[in-house]
Amino acid sequence: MEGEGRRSRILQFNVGNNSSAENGYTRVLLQLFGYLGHGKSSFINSCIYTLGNGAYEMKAKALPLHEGCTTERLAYRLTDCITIVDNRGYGTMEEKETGETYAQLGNFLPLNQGVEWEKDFLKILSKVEDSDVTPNYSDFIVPMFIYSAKSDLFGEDFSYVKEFFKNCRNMTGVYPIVVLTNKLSEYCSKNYNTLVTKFKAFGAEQIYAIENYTEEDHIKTRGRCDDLQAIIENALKDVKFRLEQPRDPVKERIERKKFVLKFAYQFSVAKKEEEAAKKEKARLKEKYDKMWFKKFPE
Ligand SMILES: Nc1nc2c(ncn2[C@@H]2O[C@H](COP(=O)(O)OP(=O)(O)O)[C@@H](O)[C@H]2O)c(=O)[nH]1
Ligand SMILES: [Mg+2]
Repeated sequence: MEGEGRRSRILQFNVGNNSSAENGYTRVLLQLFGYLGHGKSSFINSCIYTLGNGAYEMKAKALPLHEGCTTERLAYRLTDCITIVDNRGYGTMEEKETGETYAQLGNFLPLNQGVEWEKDFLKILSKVEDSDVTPNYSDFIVPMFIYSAKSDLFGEDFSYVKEFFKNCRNMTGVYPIVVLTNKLSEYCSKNYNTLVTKFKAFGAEQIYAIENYTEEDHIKTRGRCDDLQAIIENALKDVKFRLEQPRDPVKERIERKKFVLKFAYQFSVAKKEEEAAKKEKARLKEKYDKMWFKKFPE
């Protein structure tokens, strides 16, 4: 049975056995990203459930939007070698939110800590500097973008998403794997083709649709397990492919660091310019308002 074969291949996967060269990697991190409420935490619970033998448990807190959302980057062990990592959800995916993501993808931030959308260059610089004390060369990060097929097909933040996909690839060597959740919703059949076309245009090479297991609905079926395990197995294929390429961990880390710092710096400068322009506009308005007031007192 394909499903059983997949499950055991995932459980037996050892990152150290997948390269002829000594690459130094010991762990795969499946790092989730996506908007608030699109099913990241539910995907984690689904992956744990499909690989295990136990009952369904809500290990990662999956909640309807109005009841709260994840704010920490908590890690959950899937196998000895594979860990899946929850994340704070985006509101807009504009640069003010994604800067922190690049620091995550560059392996500059420790796991199991709160996620701040740092907007301040000095704070990001300080976090990156802290990571230099014990640089992490042993985690291979696979970015995964979780998107609900129930959702409308992107609004104004379209260009940010495309940029984000390209930057993810530059940071990790892998385009984000797209997981469309809510496969069984009526919207999925309506939106599916358009979503696939859009995500392909963003560069996505792997796009899957799944129905997450939830508190209300978690009867294990072969099809659902197959869908989930196929995603994990294909993520591991991306890892294997990358491990066959030559690697220079120190040089690559420096390049990633330069990217994160440049991104944070440019964002900080743009933000300061915007604030200065706003202040100047307010000052001029006040000045003209006063002049007008003097000329034409009420
Ligand atoms: N029916 C259904 N509900 C889902 C699915 N994925 C997530 N949900 C529900 O959507 C809500 C938000 O999910 P959550 O995993 O907390 O989203 P997150 O903010 O991205 O972590 C929860 O009430 C989940 O039960 C899915 O594939 N199908
Ligand atoms: Mg969550």
